[in-house]
Amino acid sequence: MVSHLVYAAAGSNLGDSTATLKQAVVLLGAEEGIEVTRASPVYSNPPVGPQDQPPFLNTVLELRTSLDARGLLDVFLTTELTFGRVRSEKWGPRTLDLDILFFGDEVIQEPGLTVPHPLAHERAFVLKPICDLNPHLVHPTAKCTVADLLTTVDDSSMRPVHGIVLVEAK
Ligand code: A4P
Ligand code: MG
Repeated sequence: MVSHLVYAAAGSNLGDSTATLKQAVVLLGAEEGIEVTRASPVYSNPPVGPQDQPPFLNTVLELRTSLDARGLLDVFLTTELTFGRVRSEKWGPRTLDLDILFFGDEVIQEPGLTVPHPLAHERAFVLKPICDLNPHLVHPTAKCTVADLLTTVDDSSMRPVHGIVLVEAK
């Protein structure tokens, strides 16, 4: 079975965000063809974009999957809906946002699916947690490591939230 190594961003700033992130990991892991292998620490951080919304909790999940990227995206979109996600304002508040950051070293540009995520390289709330998991990971189009990219952004407002365990260490 082909197993793709995937990094996915999970974010929430509406409702009980801690419970949402925990339940999302359980639901994703219960899907056929998806194993959630590791999770970064969870970080609290101010919203990027519109400021009139609550702070976010953000984390990065490491997955192994036999699905292709489109199949995984479909699972993500369905999971978002399970948590009552309503799409309104661009970059607006959300109960759960699941984005594919990296899908192996694949580069995909299709309607509704861009991988690597087009803003991954400039967002502290993505780069900081992904570096916790795999700092040597090479961004397939930027051609440098995520640790290098992290040095180019301001991560000073990323606050780790202690005591949230999303995936038990094996
Ligand atoms: N889509 C295309 N490529 C992908 C991909 N790699 N992964 C499409 C996931 N989805 C992808 O997303 C719109 C469409 O993007 C999806 O239907 C899918 O087909 P959306 O979530 O409905 O719309 P959006 O909110 O405008 O975009 P997106 O990309 O989710 O928002 P962002 O760019 O992730 O920004 N501040 C903090 N601190 N933390 C956050 O997590 N998040 C956002 C949302 C803004 N500010 C934030 C945070
Ligand atoms: Mg999204």
